[in-house]
Amino acid sequence: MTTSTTTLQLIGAPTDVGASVRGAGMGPDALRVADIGGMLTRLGLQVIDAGNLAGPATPWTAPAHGLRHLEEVVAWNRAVYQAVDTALGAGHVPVMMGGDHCLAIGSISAVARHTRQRGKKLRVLWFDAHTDVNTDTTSPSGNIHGMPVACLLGHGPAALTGWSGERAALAPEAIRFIGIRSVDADEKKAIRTLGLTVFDMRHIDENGMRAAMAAALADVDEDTHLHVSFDLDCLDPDYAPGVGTGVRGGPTYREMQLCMEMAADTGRLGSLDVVELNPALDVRNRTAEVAVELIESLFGKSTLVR
Ligand code: 4U7
Ligand code: MN
Ligand code: MN
Ligand code: MN
Repeated sequence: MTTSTTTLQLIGAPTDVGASVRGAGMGPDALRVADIGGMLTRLGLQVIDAGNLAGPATPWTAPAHGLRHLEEVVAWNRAVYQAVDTALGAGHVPVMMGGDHCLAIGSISAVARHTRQRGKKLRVLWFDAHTDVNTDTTSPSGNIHGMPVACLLGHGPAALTGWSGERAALAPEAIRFIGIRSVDADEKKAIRTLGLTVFDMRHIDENGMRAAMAAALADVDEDTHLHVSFDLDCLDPDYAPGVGTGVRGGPTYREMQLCMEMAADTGRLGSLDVVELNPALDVRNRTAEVAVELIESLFGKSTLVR
């Protein structure tokens, strides 16, 4: 629950090691330029900017055994795991600023361990155009930013699974996907086999974002730790052009803002990833500014007048 005594810890993870498009490593600083810290402070929250984590450079090599840059992805995720674990241990709300989405492996593994130790339930909202449930054997690209969900469910390569202390950090019923519109053939099979709950764009068109979000949050209660993993390519690229893997046909600014407001209304937000922002592809930092505005909604700014 975020109140005026809540301390947010901004953790920069400046890497594009899980991607094949360069530029996501500049994400943390673009968010700072868009004044993420000042915005959160003005909302009345305590904010610590822990600066950027360090890790290996991206070698830009071809995938080996279906995995691009595995060693570097492991190193970056170790740093993220440590930082998120430390922030949670101090009672802070970690805001992991990526960087590409492979970093959710370290971030959510730390969150899963923390919630398990405290006997809490974990609910992950995965806002994304993609389901990121590929593995080394199914991925068409070898890019590990397309694999974090599989790894967290215990199905990735050994080096990237089991980080939470259990084989799977997440049970399939702990995660809800919102905004999905690009799913590879083998990912569709995995979704069916694992029984994952996906609010794809067709569902959102037919039922509305409000109904989708209400369903995604249905059984969130006072014992729930809510984690939001926000891939900026969830938004339609008209609103968020600064991403490496944009897909047309996504939620509008206002639909995304409603998602954030509804997540905020639960009062259970405990941790956040903001990932896949690529300033090299952005237009005058617009996507970073949009991200900061949406994060503002997630931490309680409401468009409600009543
Ligand atoms: B992101 C992809 F093939 N599925 O695995 C893949 F379409 O974190 C894209 O959601 C993954 O941005 C996108 O490479 C990863 C591709
Ligand atoms: Mn993603
Ligand atoms: Mn994506
Ligand atoms: Mn992407």
